Amino acid sequence: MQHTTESAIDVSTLLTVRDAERVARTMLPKLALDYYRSGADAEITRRANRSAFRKWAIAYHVLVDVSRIDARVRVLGNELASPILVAPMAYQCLAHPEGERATARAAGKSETLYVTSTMATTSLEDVAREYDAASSGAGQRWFQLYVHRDRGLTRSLVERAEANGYGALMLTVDTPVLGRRLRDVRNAFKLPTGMFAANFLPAGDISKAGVDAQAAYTSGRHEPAFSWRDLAWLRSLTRMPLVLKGVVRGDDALRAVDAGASGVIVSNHGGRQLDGAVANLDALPGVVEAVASRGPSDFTVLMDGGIRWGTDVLKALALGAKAIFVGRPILWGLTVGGEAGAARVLEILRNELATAMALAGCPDVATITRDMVVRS
Ligand code: FNR
Ligand code: LAC
Repeated sequence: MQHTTESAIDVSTLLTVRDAERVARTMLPKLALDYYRSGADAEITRRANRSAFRKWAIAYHVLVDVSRIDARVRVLGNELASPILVAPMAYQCLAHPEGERATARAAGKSETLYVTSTMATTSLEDVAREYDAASSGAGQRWFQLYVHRDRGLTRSLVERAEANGYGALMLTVDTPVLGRRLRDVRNAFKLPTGMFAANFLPAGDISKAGVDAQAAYTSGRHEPAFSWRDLAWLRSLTRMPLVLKGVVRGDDALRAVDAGASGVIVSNHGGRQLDGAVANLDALPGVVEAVASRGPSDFTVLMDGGIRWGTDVLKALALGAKAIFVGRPILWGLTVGGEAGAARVLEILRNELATAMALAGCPDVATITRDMVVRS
């Protein structure tokens, strides 16, 4: 596969996430670009994730002292420098030879919470090492879990994550089966030779790469029978806090509370799973309300999907998200400039958020209240 690894691009010339996407599109091989950009089926939900943000406008305050902007948030009891977090995304070596190593370092250096995917092309041990070295101990990293039919395999992933100091287990619950991304079907998507789902490699020995590491994407190894009842089993495996990614309903959020989860991520997987699913921002208020109906608690509502501007972050926080994750923008940055490109995308979004907070008269996240947005 052709990679454009040496880019002449000075990442400081990227001013927006859109700039990063535009350049990345010219650099990525078709197989990778199609995998990254696609939603499921007619991509109604992928598009709706964006258009949902346009339905809200910011009703800003004036004459507030905004000489100091403080975007710090507390998530699962940990203080984070910013509410902008990095979503788990599979197969990052398709974007750049350094793949997850580069995004983990970019996140680590800026003490941004980073979530590594079960389907990463770098092992969770290597991601942990890279992140920790870059962040010198501060920051947070979580492990995203797909439950496999092979319960022993699932258990060993959880145990490895705990042994390697991951701060939380993010269980993705919107993927009992994989959504159908038409471009991937047409491209007969599979990992190029020499690239592996590294968490399934036996002790890093590539020569023994089994079918799991090579064909993980298409193999249908996820456990479609896994249900609320099985969460107790998962809880019993680990002391890591559990967050459920892919919840879009208030009643499901309450089941997550009852199951002992510490939070949910309102997410439809970037529109890659159920096409026609509710846009994340539209689902968010219902989830927030349901959780609030139980009274004050530490249960955390996060969200992802379609965030491309600092103002999007402000809108999501106003509608009740504690923090948000970005997905594809990180992949575009990684493509354009490896670690520097991913870091640049994080910096763009953080700066945009700071500007949005200043212009909205919100010096800290506590002041980004529900009344800051109105339907437009
Ligand atoms: C994802 N996402 C994802 N989620 C997950 O739980 N495990 C995974 O391995 C992946 N892999 C993955 C690959 C690619 C290429 C994309 C684009 C997305 C979903 C991801 O965590 C997140 O929910 C969305 O990407 C958020 O939407 P935006 O920011 O991409 O619009
Ligand atoms: C995806 C899976 C791997 O969205 O989560 O491609």
